[in-house]
Amino acid sequence: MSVASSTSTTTSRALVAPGPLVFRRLRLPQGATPPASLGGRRVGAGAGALHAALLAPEGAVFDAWIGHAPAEERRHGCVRFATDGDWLHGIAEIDDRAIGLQPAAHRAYADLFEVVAANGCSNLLRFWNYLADINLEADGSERYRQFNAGRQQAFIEARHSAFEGAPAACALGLRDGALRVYFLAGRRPPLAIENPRQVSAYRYPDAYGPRSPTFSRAALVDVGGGRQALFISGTASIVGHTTVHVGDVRRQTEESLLNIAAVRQVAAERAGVEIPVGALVCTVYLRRAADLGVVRAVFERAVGATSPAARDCIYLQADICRTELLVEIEAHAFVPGGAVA
Ligand code: 3EB
Repeated sequence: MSVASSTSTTTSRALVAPGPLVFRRLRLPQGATPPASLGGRRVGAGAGALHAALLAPEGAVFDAWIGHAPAEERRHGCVRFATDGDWLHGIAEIDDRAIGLQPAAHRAYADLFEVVAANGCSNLLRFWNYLADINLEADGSERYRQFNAGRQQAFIEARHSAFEGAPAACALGLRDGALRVYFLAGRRPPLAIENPRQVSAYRYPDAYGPRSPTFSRAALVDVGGGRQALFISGTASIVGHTTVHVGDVRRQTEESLLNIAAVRQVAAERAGVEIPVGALVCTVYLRRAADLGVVRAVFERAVGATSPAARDCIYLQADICRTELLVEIEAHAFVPGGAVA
């Protein structure tokens, strides 16, 4: 038993280092069940997979978050989750067609904030948001804006920072299906990181919607075992707050990678170690499946064709939250060090 899990009170637990959090990106044979873990995201073939086509590799991939102790799946409201006492992974899922997207987003976040508070893991590190028809105008506003309104309201009500210090995140559009919010939380606060090339998303001007998106560009956190993790939010071809290279998927991919490089540089200064581009575990989202060849060539040139980043990258077909955006890249990396925040 680790020192952390033998310590009795919540207060003292917050002071000791967490047991290690481990990540594995697993290639699954069709129909196979993923191994024991806190939970994760299945893409491609199989039950429970995200409703987004996996363009590469073939088959199915499971992104598994693994704790240091056995964890049973539990339920609260619309949330399924598991925790080892130090780390908590969950999925909030609501069919928004019945109640509307803004109330659905609000309820998903309200429920998951209750889950993390009740389980001593009230620090959110990373959100992965998926919703059908993200760019569709419905009932007088774009569905992404409705989602932003419900999300921000839930953050404010639960007294989680909706601005400086917000968790890292991504938000993508699927062909169909319920609203799904995957989340990862822990006992200690991450260090939020912004991109000097971009306006913070929570400070976007009103032109992008009356309620801003709630995320930081990246989050750096001590994940135990003498390691820290950098979570880089969905990153697109945006400079300042403006979409650049409209209609040019090659340049959009290059610009997204420049933004990731800028975030890596700020994070490396905070972390006190290099964060090599070739060590990133990336997910690339493409609006158009036909762009795979171009995007992959640009990506592999940037990260190194033989790097772990190129070998492990997955490519999904999804809608990005601005109609002019053709590509978005999210990533995380584990590097040595600890106790950053
Ligand atoms: C952007 O930079 C592109 O709403 O949670 C990226 C990451 C984007 C997260 C979110 C949206 C979100 O604004 C879109």
